[in-house]
Amino acid sequence: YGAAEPKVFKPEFKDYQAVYNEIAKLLQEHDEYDDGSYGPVLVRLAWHASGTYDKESGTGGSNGATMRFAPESQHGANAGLINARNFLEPVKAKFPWISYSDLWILGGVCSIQEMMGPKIPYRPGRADRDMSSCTPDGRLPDASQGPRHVRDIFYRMGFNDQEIVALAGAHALGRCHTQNSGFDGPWTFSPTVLTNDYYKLLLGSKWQWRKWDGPKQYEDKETKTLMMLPADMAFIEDKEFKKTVEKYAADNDVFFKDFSAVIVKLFELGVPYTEKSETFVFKNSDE
Ligand code: CCH
Repeated sequence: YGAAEPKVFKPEFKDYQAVYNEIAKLLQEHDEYDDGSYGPVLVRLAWHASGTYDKESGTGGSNGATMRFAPESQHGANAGLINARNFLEPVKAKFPWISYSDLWILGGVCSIQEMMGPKIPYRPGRADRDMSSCTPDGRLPDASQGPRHVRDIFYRMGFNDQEIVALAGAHALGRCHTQNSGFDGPWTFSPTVLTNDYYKLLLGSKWQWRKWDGPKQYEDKETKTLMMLPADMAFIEDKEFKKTVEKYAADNDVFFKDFSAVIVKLFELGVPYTEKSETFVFKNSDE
């Protein structure tokens, strides 16, 4: 009877930019965490939400945010990501219209840009799903293994060798925590700034087994403060991988360009976009 249609809120670029700004503000405020930033763990949350994708079955991926639920939240690979999920809760409370799945990816995008990485174009469109969509354990990589395992895991998502190496450059950020993975230490000297240092260090430092009680990992011979996982060493043990490591070690711009492209691909695996989906490029907090 002439009653107005209920207004559905259709968020636009400015609304997503407001979410970005809120995350960026919280990143600056909460510099008490780890090496001074929640950025790395937020990137890891976005990656683990996405990296469960299986191209054959179309299951997993960032659409769903099923890591909110056990069993997925309890998978060994996801230990410590509760810190990232909790960090984003006040953002969800302030902007309840955004799905957790879109928010977690926006958290990764914002963190990469705020940690001086390249622009990461973002497309919303993920919807949350219930626990029946949780993926089985074992879809994320096992850090104690080598090139063959790394290929098996990333080929399953649909990546090629060059893309796998480009993604691994994210290990310029953050660190391993004994309470999460058993491993210990950062990969680079500036774990809150994205650079191609991961590749430079892989090639330029001498790596030796660390003598300790923990799982097998490498330390740099010179300072003994940096680390590499066996799965990181895969990238210089394998000739094909190593070619790409050399390319990125030589040129940060080339790394940034390829990293941006491949992380967009990762973040969009399995997301049911329509032709109308818009792509947003966010302004950094200092722009
Ligand atoms: Fe990773 N990663 N990752 N990683 N990762 C860990 C930490 C981070 C592997 C193992 C580990 C990617 C690929 C791989 C980040 C981003 C990416 C840790 C320590 C292990 C173990 C966790 C802890 O103890 O807290 C393995 C194996 C692979 C591939 O073979 C990819 C791809 C990305 C993103 C594109 C980031 C960032 C961290 C730091 C997290 C933090 O809390 O500081």
